[in-house]
Amino acid sequence: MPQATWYASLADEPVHTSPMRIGITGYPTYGGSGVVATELGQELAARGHEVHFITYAPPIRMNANDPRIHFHQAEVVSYPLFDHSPYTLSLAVKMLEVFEKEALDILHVHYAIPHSVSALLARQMAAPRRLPFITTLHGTDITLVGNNPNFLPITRYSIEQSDGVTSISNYLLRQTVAEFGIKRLIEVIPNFVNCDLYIRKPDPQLRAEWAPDGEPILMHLSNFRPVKRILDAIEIFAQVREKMPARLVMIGDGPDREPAEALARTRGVEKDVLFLGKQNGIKEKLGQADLFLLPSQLESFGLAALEAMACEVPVIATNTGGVPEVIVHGVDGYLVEPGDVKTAAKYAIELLSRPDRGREMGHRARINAKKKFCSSDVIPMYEQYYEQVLASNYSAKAAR
Ligand code: GMT
Repeated sequence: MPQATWYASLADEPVHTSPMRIGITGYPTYGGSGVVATELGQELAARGHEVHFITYAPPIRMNANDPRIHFHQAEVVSYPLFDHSPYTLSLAVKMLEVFEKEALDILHVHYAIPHSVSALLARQMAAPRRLPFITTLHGTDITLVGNNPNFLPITRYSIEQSDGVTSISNYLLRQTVAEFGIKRLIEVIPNFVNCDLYIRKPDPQLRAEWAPDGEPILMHLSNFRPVKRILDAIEIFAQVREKMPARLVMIGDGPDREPAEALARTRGVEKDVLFLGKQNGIKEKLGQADLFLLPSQLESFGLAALEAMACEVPVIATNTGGVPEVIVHGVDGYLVEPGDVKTAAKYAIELLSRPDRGREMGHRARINAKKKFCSSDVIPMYEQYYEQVLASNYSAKAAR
């Protein structure tokens, strides 16, 4: 069966959706998939839908004041017999409970493991009532964790059993087909950014705090996992610093923070590298940067890069996974091979020593982000997909 590629079947259709009751499950922490799940929920609520987040903690970017947004906590149950809580099961039960109480039309789970398995169980428990669910694949659920032999068969099964499946890039769609041999249709709906909220708003006070002598600011934002190669960000910065004054702002936290701090000390740049930890108000911070670094080993999309681009920040990233679908080399940023810190530093020095070039690339970055990835264009694709899945479900029921 042919796969749907970028915008292929959804984008050009007019959308007339009536309000739906949508359950959304994702990781409530700082990972990109959780951010997408949360932002999607907020955008859907703003468009009149009722959104029910079902997860073990309130998602970090959730607006609890919106009357159309609700949070339902799935318990991480502890019991002396359990070394590890069977969260997949308690989540499935919570999904069923919310479906029944709130009369959900559809469930949308982000990151296949274990959310699509929970949704599958919930759907089976709900029968004969219909609880269709959509799984959105984000990246490591396919490329790193999902293809671990301990998970692969059940990940493949839950993808195949989903009522709808979307992928956040064409790259990830190809990987899913190649690694899992999935034959069902998968729709590509790209990640998105709210182009009205993510705008460049200079904050002289914040800039002065980070770069008191007016140095250019490089920035990185991630969960500091090994796949992000944040030590490369430090090395790139150290090479820039050999040629010119600059500051590096590191936002986020995770396992590689300590090694990165140690490398900054070894390279003698520790005074110029600011580790801010996990932060709120990302959009206000991104817009203060002159350059964003994303030196990942693999990135199925690179949401942080897109958010930076919307704030007119050019990006130096690695030519890997879905990143080339987001950044056009030489136009709104530069792409280098993973681990090639020397070339990345060369591009960074080039850009930062010619602020006019950096600004021009920054403008291009926003233009390109707006062209393909504004939430105002992407959210209707999800709405339409929900409608499609609901319609096919109901006709499947009628045919039985
Ligand atoms: O790697 C992360 O930042 C977390 C991870 C996740 O699933 O939470 O991110 C994946 O999903 C993001 C949102 O769709 C994408 O922007 C990231 O590229 C993707 N990460 C990888 O593929 C390594």
